[in-house]
Amino acid sequence: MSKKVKERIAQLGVQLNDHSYHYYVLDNPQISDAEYDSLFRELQALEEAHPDLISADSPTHRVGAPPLDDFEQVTHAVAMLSLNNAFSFDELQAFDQRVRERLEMEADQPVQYMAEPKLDGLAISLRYERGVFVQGATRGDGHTGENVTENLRTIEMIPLRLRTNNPPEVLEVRGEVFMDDASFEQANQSLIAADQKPFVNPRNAAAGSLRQKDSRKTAKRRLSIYAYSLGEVVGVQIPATQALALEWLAELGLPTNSEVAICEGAEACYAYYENIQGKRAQLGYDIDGVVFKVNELSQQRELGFVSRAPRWAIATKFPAEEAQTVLLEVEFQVGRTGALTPVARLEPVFVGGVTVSNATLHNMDEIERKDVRPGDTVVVRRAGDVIPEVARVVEEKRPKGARKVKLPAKCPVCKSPVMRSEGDAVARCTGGFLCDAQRREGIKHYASRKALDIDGLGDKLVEQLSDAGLLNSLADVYQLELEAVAALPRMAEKSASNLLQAIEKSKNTTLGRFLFGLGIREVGETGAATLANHFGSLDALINAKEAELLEVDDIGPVAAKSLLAFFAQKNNIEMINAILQSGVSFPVAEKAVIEPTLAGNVYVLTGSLESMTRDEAKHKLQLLGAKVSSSVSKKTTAVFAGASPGSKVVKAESLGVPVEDEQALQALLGALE
Ligand code: 9MJ
Repeated sequence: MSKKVKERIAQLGVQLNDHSYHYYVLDNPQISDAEYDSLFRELQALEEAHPDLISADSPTHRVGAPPLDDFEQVTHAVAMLSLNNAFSFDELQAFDQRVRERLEMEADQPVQYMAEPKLDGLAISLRYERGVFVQGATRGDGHTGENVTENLRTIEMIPLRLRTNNPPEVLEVRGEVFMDDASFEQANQSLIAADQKPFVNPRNAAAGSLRQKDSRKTAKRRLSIYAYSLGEVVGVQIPATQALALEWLAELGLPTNSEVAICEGAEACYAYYENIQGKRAQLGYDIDGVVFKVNELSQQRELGFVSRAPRWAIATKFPAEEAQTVLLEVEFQVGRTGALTPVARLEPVFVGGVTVSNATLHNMDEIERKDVRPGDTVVVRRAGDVIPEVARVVEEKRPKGARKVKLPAKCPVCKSPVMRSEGDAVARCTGGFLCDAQRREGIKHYASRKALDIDGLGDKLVEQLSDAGLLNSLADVYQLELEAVAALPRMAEKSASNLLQAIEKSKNTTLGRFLFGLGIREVGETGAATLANHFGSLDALINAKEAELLEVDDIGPVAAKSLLAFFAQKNNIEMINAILQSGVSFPVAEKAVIEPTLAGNVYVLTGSLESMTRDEAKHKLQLLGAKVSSSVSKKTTAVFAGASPGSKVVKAESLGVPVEDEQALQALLGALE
């Protein structure tokens, strides 16, 4: 009996997996849905009666498993790469040129590239051992990702067993999980019907669905995948080209994109790019550009990597999307320093994958330059994850009588007078801490990571505590009581107690952080650290004369005036005293008399570092006397690139600026350890 059952279970598994392959990968079903369901139910019933006979690649596992508390970490045997970007034909040509130089190609010999649409989803790795799908992980930082095996198992396009009688010992397949347009619509309709918030775009929908702790929920969403490269491969010769690798993956039953093509040289690549751009809307899924990869894998190996991005590939991104809509009104938001930022309220419009109803207008000069008026039809632009902006006005569509935007004379929040100094693009509310908006923003800044770093005191909680009247100044942070905090809506006793503990912990800080936290105009993170180093104590700084302030590196006349004005105000000194009385102290010295060994050097940091944050790296480089800049120029001494670096690496390479990795950075900072 058991032998027969075992055979039938195995047979059903093979049949169902085969039908899934024909249905989902080849888009060519061999049986009706009803027949499939009947085989599926038969297998389910047999497995229920004989749980010991369930195999790892059983198609019944696709329905999802009980929820997880957390995803485990997975270390990728072979790092998952990120891609450098090109935004124009020139940049694409420069990439081709670099490849040609490194490969020492003859002038008349084009490089062969594999062109692939760039899917806008989530990069993942699938691990097959002796042909069976055993683990799937997200890219994470490229080194370590999250174990999302159970969620990936629910994606029917992913074979649970490779279609070969002679599987490699290990095969890791890299690809992109995404949600096609139709499934995205369907997912959003179900969410709306269930009174839940719909996804803003297919990328978020794919990411949200794949990172579900409850894989039964993932199973309800229809995710797709295309495989595009190999990770660890053991026990089999790998193909000679990217094109053959894609063919091999397809033979093994993995879905690959049929829109790929071989292109010889940069011109052909660009023609492919334009062709795909023209087809973009008809593909049925979102793409955000094209990836070009050197086709010969031996050439790929020769070219190697910089940090975690290959020198042999480039992503050519589509330009920012634009759409027209009507500007309903211009409102002014008040920031931490009182700056009034005009914000465009728009007739909602779908652009760059999301619905936009607000866009920044930066400042009054910008409004005047673009001559933006309420009632105007405007072009809204959005690229990637950046804040949408009003690009320009469609003047032909201006309604009669549309009036220019005027700077309000009074703060929209506290009604204090608004001032705009001569030559300053920014208009400001003069209310200081009397202005509710400035106070709230000031407290958020004080609690933020680079300032007092109060864990848990984020923007939302500051708003809540302010609404409840519990935070009327920076000093009030230290007067919060457990009972009052715990009584706030959506606040449990445990989180309230965690908050108070975090506040306690943050009292032990550095003078630089505290100074930065005060939010004195013109005194940024670096300036605050430099001042702390220079004066060594708060008293010395408070009593410093203008000339003494001007002796400090990085402190110019504007910052010096701003410091003098801040400390001249009695209420600021009272606030500082109240804070110090609550126990805030600066036992950690900024300065251990460090030699400025890197003075004169200019560095750029890009990508994510593993051993420290970019801010920490910046701070340490500055302590050694170096400058840290946010953009690469000929003057840059070197670029330090962590994981997923951006276009800065490309720029550095094109300018001949050295690109170094994190280890080199650590070596440089060794003096500080
Ligand atoms: C996407 N996103 O479609 C790669 N990608 O290759 C394709 N991404 C890639 N290839 C190496 N088609 C790293 C990333």
